[in-house]
Amino acid sequence: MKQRTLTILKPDTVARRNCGAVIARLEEEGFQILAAHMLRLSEDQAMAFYAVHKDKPFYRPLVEFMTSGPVWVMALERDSAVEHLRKVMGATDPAKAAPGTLRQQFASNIERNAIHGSDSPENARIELSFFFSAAELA
Ligand code: IDP
Ligand code: MG
Repeated sequence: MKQRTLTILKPDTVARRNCGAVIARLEEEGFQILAAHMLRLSEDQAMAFYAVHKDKPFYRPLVEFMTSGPVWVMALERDSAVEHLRKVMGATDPAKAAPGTLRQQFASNIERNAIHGSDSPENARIELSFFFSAAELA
């Protein structure tokens, strides 16, 4: 069944000019891009988006990284979009990411790991509404 998920091409992907390659791969994997914005996250937005990690040691550096330059946020649609995107992304740590995954190919390290993907259908809904209006997703 068709499902939606949120992806963010992180500041490292934009800076290293990997957006085209990442988007091409997502389209090859059957994801339809429903909506997209290029933006620079404010500190408040980055802190709120990653609030689940606020007690982790990597929270502050993560917020700094995510606000360090522009990102592309995209609403994607496909069958089993949430699960499939996580599979195509690979593990959080590129050293552990399977061959052929986006993080294995494009991530620099466990923090600068190229791409975000929602981790559950419920979080996908929350994260999509964080960046997109109902009209943009209609
Ligand atoms: P995910 O992006 O694979 O879902 P999460 O555990 O939700 O991974 O962590 C959110 C983001 O925080 C990661 O994508 C990465 O940028 C960063 N991060 C996670 N774990 C670490 C760590 O141990 N050190 C530094 N940064 C981390
Ligand atoms: Mg996560």
